[in-house]
Amino acid sequence: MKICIIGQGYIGLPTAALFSMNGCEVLGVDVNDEIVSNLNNGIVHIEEPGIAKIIKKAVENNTYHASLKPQKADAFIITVPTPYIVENYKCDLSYVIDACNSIIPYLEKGNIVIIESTIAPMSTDDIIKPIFEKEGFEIGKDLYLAHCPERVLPGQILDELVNNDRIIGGLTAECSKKASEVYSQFVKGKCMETEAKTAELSKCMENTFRDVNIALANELTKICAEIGVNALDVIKIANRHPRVNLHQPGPGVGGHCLAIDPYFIYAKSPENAKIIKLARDTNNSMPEFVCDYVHRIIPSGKIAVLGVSYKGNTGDDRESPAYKIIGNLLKDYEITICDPHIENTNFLSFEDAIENADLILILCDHDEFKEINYDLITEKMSNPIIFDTKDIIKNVPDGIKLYNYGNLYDLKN
Ligand code: SAJ
Repeated sequence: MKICIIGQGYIGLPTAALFSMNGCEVLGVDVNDEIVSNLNNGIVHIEEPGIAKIIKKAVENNTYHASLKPQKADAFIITVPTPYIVENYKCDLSYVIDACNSIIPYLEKGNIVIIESTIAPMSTDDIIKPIFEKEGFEIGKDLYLAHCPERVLPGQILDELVNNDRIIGGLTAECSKKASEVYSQFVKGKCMETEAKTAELSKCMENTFRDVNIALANELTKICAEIGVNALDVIKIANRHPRVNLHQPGPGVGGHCLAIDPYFIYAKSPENAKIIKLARDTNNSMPEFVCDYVHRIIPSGKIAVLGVSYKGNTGDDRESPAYKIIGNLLKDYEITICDPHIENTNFLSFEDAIENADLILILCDHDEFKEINYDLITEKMSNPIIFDTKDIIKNVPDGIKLYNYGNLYDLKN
């Protein structure tokens, strides 16, 4: 089977890798010519375990090729960004629409078109289907159209693409069947065939469920800081209940998923999506909450920020709350940043970042920050204080003061 994948980012490239190592001939299309040329030399641009080796081998074996333009294929898979429009929270489908238009000249009867990008409910029916019908295709008869969102966790994408169940949202039953045949090349999980609109809303709800639960944990943290209870202990103890799973509070919610997908639902039904919107607002209030407590810990001075990625052990900083926090603190403090997962000439090593710092502010749970060199801290910081918003520092030696979401009450005005 020849497969053309439009968009070679965090999802498109791992997807291309798996098809290329399972008997398919894959063309990976991207608008970035540096990425295309690097890929054709077996050089990958995303930090995902295992991907570099697979792509290098696939290029050598001619089962993978990157290009700026699509070519004829049996199946076309679209994995391009779908940001939200800040003014109205709606899903920005412009990249998806451009990708659909880019494949039209290469489409033939019997082809399958799959949208993997996360899109707002009803998008496939109302916006994407007409694009192809306008070209004379009859969906479900001579062109098969489906929305098949991914649900992988960065850092374990290849494993989850293979083993997670897959939502197959065809516009018709025949569309779902054809799309399932495509994924059966490598998916070992169950291909759950359903309608496109059900697939769209299921995907958005998966991330909305998580965002709402994180908001509940963040709200609990605020309550505990106010009334004098250790929020981390409450979560730990409540979660011993067999059916309770309070999530972890943090400095906010980042990434291109949880911080965005709930808005797609809200935009469709703002009158009803009240919990969803409130959860988004609660999570978006955490950067201000963190800055408020930083001010209570030290009113001025130098802060060493550890971690700006949106979550631990990834170099992805999209929608990271860390940037909102740093932007706010820069008004009153000198800031240094250390993030071993992000290439940035302004970022420092741990040792340099903490030099003469008054506070270490942990905003990301990279493994590197879980084993901190306390001797270095006492050597480099005259009055070492750590504010850990990710609950990764379990105990500190005498002489170092640790604040986390369990003892903020000590800082109550
Ligand atoms: N976070 C918390 N507390 C928690 C869990 C996460 O504050 O208890 C924060 C993280 O620090 C991060 C954000 O939320 O800033 C998102 O973290 P995440 O662990 O949800 O990671 P994502 O966004 O990379 O992955 C999610 C996953 N969705 C679900 O778990 C329902 C993944 O399966 C999806 O495929 C992915 O979104 C996506 O691409 O949609």
